[in-house]
Amino acid sequence: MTLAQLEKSIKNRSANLAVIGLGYVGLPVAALFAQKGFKVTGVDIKQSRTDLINQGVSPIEGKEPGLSELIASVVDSGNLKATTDYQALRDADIIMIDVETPVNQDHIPEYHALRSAVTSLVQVLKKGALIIVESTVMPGTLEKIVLPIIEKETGYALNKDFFLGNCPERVMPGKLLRNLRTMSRVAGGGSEETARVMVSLYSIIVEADVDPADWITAEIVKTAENTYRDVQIAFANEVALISEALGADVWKVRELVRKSPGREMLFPGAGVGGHCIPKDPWLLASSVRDLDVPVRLIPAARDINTSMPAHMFALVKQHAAGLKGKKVLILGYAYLHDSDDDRNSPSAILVDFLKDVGAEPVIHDPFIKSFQGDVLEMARGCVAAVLMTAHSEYQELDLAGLVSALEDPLLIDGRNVIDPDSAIQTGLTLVRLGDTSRETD
Ligand code: SAJ
Repeated sequence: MTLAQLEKSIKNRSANLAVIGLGYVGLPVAALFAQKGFKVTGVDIKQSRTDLINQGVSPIEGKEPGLSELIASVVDSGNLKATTDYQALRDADIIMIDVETPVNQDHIPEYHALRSAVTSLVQVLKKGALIIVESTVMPGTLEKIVLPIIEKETGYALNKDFFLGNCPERVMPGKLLRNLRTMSRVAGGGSEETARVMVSLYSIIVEADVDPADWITAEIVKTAENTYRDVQIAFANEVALISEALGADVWKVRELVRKSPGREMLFPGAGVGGHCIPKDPWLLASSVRDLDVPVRLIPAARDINTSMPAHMFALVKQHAAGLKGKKVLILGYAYLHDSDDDRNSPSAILVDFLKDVGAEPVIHDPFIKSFQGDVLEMARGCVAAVLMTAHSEYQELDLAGLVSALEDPLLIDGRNVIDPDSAIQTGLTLVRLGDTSRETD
């Protein structure tokens, strides 16, 4: 097809759509386009996943409002079919790629999944198709990795025999459908016409702006927006460490800084976990690793944020009577409040530090099955409690009960959840990250 024909087939919903990678991004995307009347073929390497989907069942963990119902209805209508067989993509006009793009321990992007998805796709790619990479990639990936594979394997010419673009997703676990529908997208096309066709495609499912751009811009936008957040959190954490050293209360400092226009200081915390924020800064930084560009702020911010669990451990060591052979209660293992997602959990780092000194971590998390339990029971005999995740439940913590359960009435608060006055009333020694304003010595 030409781009004009593609655009027409988008408008009348006759375009054959495909999504490669039916994870927490690809599956909702496939379902939303199917709901809008497109025939969508989903491809995944896991037969167990495609089988579930073809039964109209969502394989996505966690609470995702509306997703199960949506999948059931689009599978029932015959608009969404899942398979492990790339041959099913022979007639695909538009193929979206949503596979994982992790970074390795040296913070270098690892593209095995992306390479294999593109390599499998091009074996069956028909002329005139539009390929859209939705995964978050290191800027330069379309130009240097995806495009060469397609051209080499097919002999097709870009913008003549096939079209290519990058449209990064902005989903969040727990809000997959809502974010896909309401958050703006950047349509980074291999040409202005391609970007325009991508805008008309995504405008069908996105209620917010879909902005045309070139693909390098789209690649930088997505990684930069998450890097922005990581740097802002690192700034808050560094001010917390300074406040702690100077006898101030960073939470009061933050409140007053924010009164100054345009100072949206974020929250200091016990660490930065999750799937996006710890990874995307490295994708942005590594995009220029072979060029003479001094990238210093991004690694420094990562270093600050990854050191926060160590700082929490230092506070435990400083205030607890002794740790060897002792139990320490960890409140929260998920990386984010009121979530069961423990990817890159800061608590996991604290657990390792405690084990290294012979302490026995006792982990409580109301959202993670293996860590659920009666928090006061779990506090029994512990020499300290460390609050690592701001689960709402911890705002109602029975402090008096905690004081009597703990061997030593000590709580280290890494998320500014516990009210200092309530702590004083119950005889709990409260140590707050970033706040030594109440310490009397
Ligand atoms: N955190 C802080 N201080 C803060 C904010 C977060 O320490 O002020 C910590 C959290 O505890 C968590 C980590 O950082 O451990 C990440 O928190 P997050 O609120 O950024 O949540 P994520 O990881 O789910 O980030 C996602 C991202 N969305 C996408 O990639 C599409 C991010 O771009 C969003 O800004 C963020 O959600 C959001 O705003 O909710």
